[in-house]
Amino acid sequence: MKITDARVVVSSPGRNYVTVVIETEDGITGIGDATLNGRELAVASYLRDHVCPLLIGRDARRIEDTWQYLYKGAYWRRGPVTMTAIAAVDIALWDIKGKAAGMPVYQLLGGAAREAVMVYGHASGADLQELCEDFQRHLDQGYKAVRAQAAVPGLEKTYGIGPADRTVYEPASGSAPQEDVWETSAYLDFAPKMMECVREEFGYGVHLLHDVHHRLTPIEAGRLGAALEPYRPFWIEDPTPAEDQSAFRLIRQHTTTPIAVGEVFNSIWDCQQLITERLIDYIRTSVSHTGGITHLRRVFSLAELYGVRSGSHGAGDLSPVSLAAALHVDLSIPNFGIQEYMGHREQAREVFLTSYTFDDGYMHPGEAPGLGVEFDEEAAAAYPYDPKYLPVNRRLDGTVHDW
Ligand code: GCO
Ligand code: MG
Repeated sequence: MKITDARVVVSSPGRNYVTVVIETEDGITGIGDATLNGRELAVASYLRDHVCPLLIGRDARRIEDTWQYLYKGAYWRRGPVTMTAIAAVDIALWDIKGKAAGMPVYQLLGGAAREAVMVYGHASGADLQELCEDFQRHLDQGYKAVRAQAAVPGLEKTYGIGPADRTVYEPASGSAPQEDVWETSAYLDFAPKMMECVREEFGYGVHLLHDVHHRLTPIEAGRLGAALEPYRPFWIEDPTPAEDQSAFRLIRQHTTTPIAVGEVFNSIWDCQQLITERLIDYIRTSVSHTGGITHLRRVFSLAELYGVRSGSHGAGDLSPVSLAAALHVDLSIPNFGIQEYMGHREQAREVFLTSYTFDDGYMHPGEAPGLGVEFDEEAAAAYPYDPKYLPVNRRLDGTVHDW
């Protein structure tokens, strides 16, 4: 089954997405997500200029060989651009394999290990009252797990606060990054109050999550984890920048609050120490930034050995193709934890026709052969690329801080 065409489509149906389309000699087409938020064109170029030409004439059925060829064959290894490009090709090849077999991808991965996949949604507010209203909205929709973020009093533009009209939270901005302001002491005082407020209002029958978004030092993260213990969070996410894996030892010494990390990782090597030293509880690598289904399964298999569960990244800047691929993996692995689900804008749902379902807080990838996502290239053409940046964060004295 030779590959006859491999192309890259950059479009902006509600937000920017990079999609890889691979065609085979027998007419089967597969799609993959190559979106890297704020750096979309770098991946598009890597694919167009260096990867797509190598795919022509290759056997689309040889997924592992193609993965190794693109990874080892580049000599230069890892990094978000390379690994997102490899991921997109890998996801498209799994789509093709599923369609050729007449089976949904999860069947090829060993079949369903559970009936459906628990997902968490994002509740946020400019203050605690707004947060509680949004939290209630999520419970009304059936969510069993909800992430809580609220604006820190005194700080403008806190991470994770959705627009008042309740459309999907989208932090990207126009021709230059928006600048946010950060002050750790204000946050550390406020976060426990926020979690207490949610528990007082909604009790302990719902899983409560919170994203720290890489902002604390290890000892500050230890203090936060300890302060949140009475509110029994499902996890705190990205408490410190995770380039420094050994930093998590210090956090572990101070708290039993579960820790989730990994959305900016792009290979198994980024999380090797965190997993093998049991420094985290959930690994949050995404299918599209971590080398696709082939590599993500490898990460989750390593994690299984050490009692670490999955918690795949599923923000709106990952296209519906990524979400579908993640759901197939989630359904089939033994150590599934939870899946992030932010949803997508209406325009994206018009371009990507999906067969996954959401029902009472759980998702299922559906039974369509392959990934179960059809990409309408014509509809995508109506939404040209719209350059955007993620925000930059500065402390009150102007120092650049982790966003
Ligand atoms: C999350 C993430 C996102 C990221 C975004 C960056 O937990 O969903 O932190 O909100 O900021 O994916 O592109
Ligand atoms: Mg996050």
